[in-house]
Amino acid sequence: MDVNNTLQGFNTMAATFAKDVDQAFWINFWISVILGLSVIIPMFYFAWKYREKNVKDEDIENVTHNTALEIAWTLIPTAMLMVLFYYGYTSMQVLRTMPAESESIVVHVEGKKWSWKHTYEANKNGFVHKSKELYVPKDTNIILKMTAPLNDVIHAYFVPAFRMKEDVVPGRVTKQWFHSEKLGTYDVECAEYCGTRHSDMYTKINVIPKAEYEAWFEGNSKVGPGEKEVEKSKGQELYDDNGCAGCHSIDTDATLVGPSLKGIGAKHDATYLKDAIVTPDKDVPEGFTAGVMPPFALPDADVDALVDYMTTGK
Ligand code: HEC
Ligand SMILES: [Cu+2]
Repeated sequence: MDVNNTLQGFNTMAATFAKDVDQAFWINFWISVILGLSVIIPMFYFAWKYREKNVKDEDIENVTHNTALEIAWTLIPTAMLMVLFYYGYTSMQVLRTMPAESESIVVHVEGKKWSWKHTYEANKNGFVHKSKELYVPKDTNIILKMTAPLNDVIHAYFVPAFRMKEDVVPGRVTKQWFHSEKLGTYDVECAEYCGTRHSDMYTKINVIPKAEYEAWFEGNSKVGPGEKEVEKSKGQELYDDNGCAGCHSIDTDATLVGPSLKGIGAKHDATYLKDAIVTPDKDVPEGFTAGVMPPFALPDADVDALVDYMTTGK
């Protein structure tokens, strides 16, 4: 992960509804401050003013109530709550009202331990783009249909610059939409604690000019717009697509969630490696626990390609 990036989060507003969310937030914030202070300041003042030696019993014997005051402290907070409700409700409505799919670009998002994957609808050649980062055109409605695999856990797709956050739930499709009028690259973080490498469950949204998006979308490039296509073997592609890199380093000795796979070909034969993918709990290397690596039910040819990639780097 590139930690030196200077991406944009809460310091920018890059979706049309960000201003509604911010307005609701600041109104909530200031009303809470005013209400909080209007209780706490008088509390300290009265505690001091009516301290024990200042009050005689006969002064308070006949105190009952103060109708005007009681009406005031009921009506004023009620009115303030209505204001909070109004701004919260209207901005939620904007966030929750999906644009028509015919006037939007639909992208499918899969969140799993611990990576994000974006899959686009087929273009006119029937080619389906897949990408780790999301690429979308400026000034366009985007609908995200999000889900997680059944054997995974709940994640959340959080884009601070858009003020947008939605749970991503195994076996269920949740939707979110946005419309960005601002070119740029924005952070996407998982906002639902999902285990060991939750903090690495991170990607970016690139809002790019429409023409650039269309040229990319109608082409069959396997990488994002403006990126150089590097020739990847089938095994390497499967390794990336299945999120192996989220748990295993392969170029270094670093232990992530699972053991480093560097030089694994010298330690184990192909049968062992195939079993390690299909039935990971069969042989568990020392220092690791069973049940962490999910079994991958992949076609034989894919398993072979993965084994080739792990043993030869190709
Ligand atoms: C959720 C984290 C996770 C993911 C994703 C994952 N693994 Fe693993 N992997 C582990 C853990 C933990 C172990 C050690 C325990 C075990 O063997 O089940 C392991 C063990 C292995 C081993 C055996 C290593 C040895 O030294 O014995 C291989 C090979 C392997 N994984 C390959 C893969 C491949 C290929 C993928 C992608 C298709 C993958 N793993 C995806 C966590 C993961
Ligand atoms: Cu997550």
